[in-house]
Amino acid sequence: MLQLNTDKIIFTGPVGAGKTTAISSISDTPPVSTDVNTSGEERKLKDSTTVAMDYSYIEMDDGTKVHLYGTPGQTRFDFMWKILTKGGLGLVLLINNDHPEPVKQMEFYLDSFSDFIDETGVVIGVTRTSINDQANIEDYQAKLFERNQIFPVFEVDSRSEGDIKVLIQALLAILAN
Ligand SMILES: Nc1nc2c(ncn2[C@@H]2O[C@H](COP(=O)(O)OP(=O)(O)OP(=O)(O)O)[C@@H](O)[C@H]2O)c(=O)[nH]1
Ligand SMILES: [Mg+2]
Repeated sequence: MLQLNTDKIIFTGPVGAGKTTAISSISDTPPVSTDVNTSGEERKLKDSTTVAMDYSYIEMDDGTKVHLYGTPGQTRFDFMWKILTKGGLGLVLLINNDHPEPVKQMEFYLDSFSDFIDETGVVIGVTRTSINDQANIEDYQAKLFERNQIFPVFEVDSRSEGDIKVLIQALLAILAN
């Protein structure tokens, strides 16, 4: 039985995949964010980046709360990944398709979070497919198949509340089984 009133879902994925945006799209209240202005090479990619976490919550139809945490994408903050997943219900992995090797990025995050995923579950959301279509959903699924991993993969826009709701519902459905 899921104890949703105390449970949390963690959003992870590379820089610019849309984790902060997704949590903000779906939140009932303005999220807590630890974004700072980017500097150096990151600056070319985006204006701000998460350095500790994003936090917010959503209320389910039955009134229970699900807490949402977003990790920093930058690997130099990867010490936060373990801290944030502790006691978590499951993982939403967002992948930025507008990257030279997005499928490799999916593999990197699946490997980095493998212990947590084994204990819980994961759904994968691929963002920015309209900007770059070099990899499509079948490419991600083929790689998962090769790795003997059966996880749902959705094309999403992090700015869409509906798209992020689908991801969360899919994750909760997997966890309920
Ligand atoms: N086209 C498109 N743009 C998006 C999408 N999701 C986010 N963005 C834009 O991409 C930029 C970066 O998004 P963030 O939500 O900050 O990315 P993040 O994953 O939190 O990045 P880090 O915190 O640096 O790891 C923002 O300007 C968003 O508006 C998406 O699904 N499609
Ligand atoms: Mg962020």
